[in-house]
Amino acid sequence: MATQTVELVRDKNIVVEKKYHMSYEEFAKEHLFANYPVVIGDACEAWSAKNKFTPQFFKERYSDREVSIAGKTYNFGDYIDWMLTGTEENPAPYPCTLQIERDYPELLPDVLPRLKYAQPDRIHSKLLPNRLLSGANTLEIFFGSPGAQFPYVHYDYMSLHAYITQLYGHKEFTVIPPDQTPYVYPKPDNAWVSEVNDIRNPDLEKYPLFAKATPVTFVVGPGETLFIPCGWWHTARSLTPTISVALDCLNASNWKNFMQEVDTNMSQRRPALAKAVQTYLSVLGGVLGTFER
Ligand SMILES: O=C(O)CCC(=O)C(=O)O
Ligand SMILES: [Fe+2]
Repeated sequence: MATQTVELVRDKNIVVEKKYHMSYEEFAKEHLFANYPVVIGDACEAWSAKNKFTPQFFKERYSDREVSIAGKTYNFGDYIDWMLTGTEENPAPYPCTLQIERDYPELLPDVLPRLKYAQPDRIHSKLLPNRLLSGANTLEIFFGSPGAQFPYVHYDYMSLHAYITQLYGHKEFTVIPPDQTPYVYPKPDNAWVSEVNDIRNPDLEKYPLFAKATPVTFVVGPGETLFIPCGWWHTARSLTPTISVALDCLNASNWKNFMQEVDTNMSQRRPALAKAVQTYLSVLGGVLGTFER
């Protein structure tokens, strides 16, 4: 079946499209290896989470659990009430996230099979030392109320690709291409986080170059998956109560970027080890690439 395409936003030189019935080959050529975002309208068709992940479901099953948001602990049942009653002016705290593999493994089957567009994946390869990705949450459920804004503009840690599947409600995303990195003021100690966090109201006196950036904003609705390629700056804001599943991916398309991040993290403190790790990752990339083909 041919791909059906709808243009979601065209602004400056950036076009974000929504596509249905896209072949893996088209995705690989136009998005994965072109490092270009897209909203996929039907990627999660096979997930039982698609109809199951509602506020009511989580309230019934997990009201007695606790969630930690920005260092504070909340009862999850109370949080669900809050996400339903929060408003644009007075949103519930965000992001409220559950780690599926670590804390809610029984929900894993609901987000399987893994999205075909998020394959092949090297995050779970036994040959990839776990430590290189420690601190990365690679499969999470996000809950938010209207007005809940992700706290900073960033690209995903370690240059992983992100797939954010909206399962309930509508969320607005803003993206900025990687070549505009000089305009977003990466934090000196955290180069994947921008100092300009209020992009709807940037402080142009403090961050004058941001005036040259061309952020584009669009809305993702239930059943739709946003592919955010590595290095693309982004942030999000819920327009309604929302539930989303975020999944990360690492493969040949972002391997070089990943290696660069590993090097940045290690080369200052442990230059000899950093060099050995680069050699290992370079060989590993070749070996895994052969298997993947
Ligand atoms: O859905 C959101 O709020 C954005 C999440 C995100 O970008 C992330 O966790 O890296
Ligand atoms: Fe992100």
